[in-house]
Amino acid sequence: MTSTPDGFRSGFSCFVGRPNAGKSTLTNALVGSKVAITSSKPQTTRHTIRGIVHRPDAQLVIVDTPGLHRPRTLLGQRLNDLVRETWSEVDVVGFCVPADQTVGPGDRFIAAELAKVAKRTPVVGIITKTDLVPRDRVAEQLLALQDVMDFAELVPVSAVDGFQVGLLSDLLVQRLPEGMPLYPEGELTDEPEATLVAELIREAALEGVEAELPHSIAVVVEEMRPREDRDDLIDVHANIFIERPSQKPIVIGRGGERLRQVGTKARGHIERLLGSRIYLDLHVKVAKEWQRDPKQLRRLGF
Ligand SMILES: Nc1nc2c(ncn2[C@@H]2O[C@H](COP(=O)(O)OP(=O)(O)OP(=O)(O)O)[C@@H](O)[C@H]2O)c(=O)[nH]1
Ligand SMILES: [Mg+2]
Repeated sequence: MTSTPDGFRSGFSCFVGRPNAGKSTLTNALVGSKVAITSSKPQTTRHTIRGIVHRPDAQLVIVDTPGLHRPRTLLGQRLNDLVRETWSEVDVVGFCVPADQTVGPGDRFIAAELAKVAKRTPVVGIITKTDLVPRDRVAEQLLALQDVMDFAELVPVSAVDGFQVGLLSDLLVQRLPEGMPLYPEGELTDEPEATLVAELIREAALEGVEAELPHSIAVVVEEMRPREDRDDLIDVHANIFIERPSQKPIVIGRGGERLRQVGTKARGHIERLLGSRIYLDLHVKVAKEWQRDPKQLRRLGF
């Protein structure tokens, strides 16, 4: 490893906030690359994802966590436990609240939980999605957020137009201890490739499905290997799991139309990720009520 300058900082921060607050989009904006999938459906993120920000003066590891909410299923409970575990391990927490939504009980619930688990960890209050509202609305939101808890800093940002993303990076880095880089140069995430691939397929499958279905979808990559005698093609076999047989036609679509669209969309992202052409083989399977079943949850990686 190359030598690091004096005063180099390294450490961890994590983003918390209600589902859909923009945590994963902000993680990607800071990392400068798509390490976490995002969607307009709540509870898109289902496990903690580490995105690594490389700067000349610091290395900041951002732990993107699932949105915190009152759990209704075993999956929901597992997600919340995971979030709390993360809090106790980071140097600074970023508490995300979207500019276009009222600060409410969901945010106070998170503040109360934070106070229990991470009493001494500095918390930066982040108003996300400022591009969606007029300026005076951002100012109001800052005031409302101030009442929720004691923040080390407050900062409005937009991951979409880049407003103050650099400033947020500075504020988080200031809270890191001095130390050597934790990850090799250029590494943007420590997610295994198969997981990233499964997530890109799930992201494509989430698009356009409504109501409860997004929660019912899970993706597992069963196999991923270079085609024999070819060095320019990787075969990817993956299963899209749903919870009930009645959901199957929705995911597959008439004559397989929707599944083909999902495949095409996911393939583009996966080829960019792997830097190779791929053959993507998708199957839709029923894992009955998997969100509530401990055995199935384990099988699906939770
Ligand atoms: N206009 C605008 N939209 C944003 C911004 N950040 C996120 N979004 C949108 O908000 C939605 C939710 O974003 P995510 O990043 O998936 O939210 P999240 O907090 O990670 O959600 P969960 O993983 O479900 O907890 C997506 O449709 C994003 O495109 C932003 O800065 N501006
Ligand atoms: Mg997310």
